[in-house]
Amino acid sequence: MEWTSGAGRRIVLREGDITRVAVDAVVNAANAALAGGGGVDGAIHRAAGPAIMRELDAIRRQIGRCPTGGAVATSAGNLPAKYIFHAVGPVYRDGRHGEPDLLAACYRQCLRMAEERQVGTISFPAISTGVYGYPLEEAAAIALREVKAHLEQPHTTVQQVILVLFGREAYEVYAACLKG
Ligand code: AR6
Repeated sequence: MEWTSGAGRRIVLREGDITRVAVDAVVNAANAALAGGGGVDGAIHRAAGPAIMRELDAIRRQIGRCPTGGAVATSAGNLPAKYIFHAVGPVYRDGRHGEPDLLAACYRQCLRMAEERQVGTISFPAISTGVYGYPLEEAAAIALREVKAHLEQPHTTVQQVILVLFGREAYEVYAACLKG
C-alpha cells in the first residue's frame, strides 16, 4: 500500500524483514546503551556484521548513552544500504509519560539525519512496538503523521519512506491508519 504527497514523494508499506529492503538509510530500533539486543536490533546487527558494533563502541566512548527520542548513525556493513540510524524509542508505560513526544522525536531525528546525508530512500521498523510495548495503533498514527509532515515540506532530499512491518497484523494496522 502507498501514499503519495502533492510533490510526488511516497510512503510505502511493506510486510517483511527490514534487513532485506534496499534503501539509502535503514532505521534500527535500538536501546539507550547502543548495546545491541533482540528483535529488529538483533536482526540488523546479524545481517550487517560486527563492524557496526565497533562503530557504536566508538560513539559510546564519545557520547555515552543515546537519549530516548534520539538516534546515532553508523555505516551499514553488509546491509543493502549506506547508513543505519540507531533510534532509541521510549518504553511504553501508559502513554502519559511523554511517550508520544519521544516516539515522534525518533522519527523526526532520523528524518533530519537523512536530510543531512542527502538520503533519498529510508526504511523504518515500527519503533518501540515490540519489547518496548508501544500499542501498534498509537505508534502507527505517530509514525505516519511525522513521515507525512516531513514529505510535505517544500524541500526534502527524502523521496521515499518505506515502513517495514513484521507480520500481517502489524501491516494491517498501519494500512488501516494510512487509509484514514
Ligand atoms: N524487520 C522488521 N521489523 C522487525 C524485525 C525485522 N527483521 N524484527 C522485529 N521487528 P523490537 P522495540 C519488529 O522489539 O520495541 C531490542 O532488544 C517487531 O515486530 O525489535 O523498539 C533493542 O535492543 C516490532 O513491531 O524493538 C531494545 O533493547 C518492531 O520491530 C529493544 O529491543 C520493534 O520491536 C527495543 O524495543
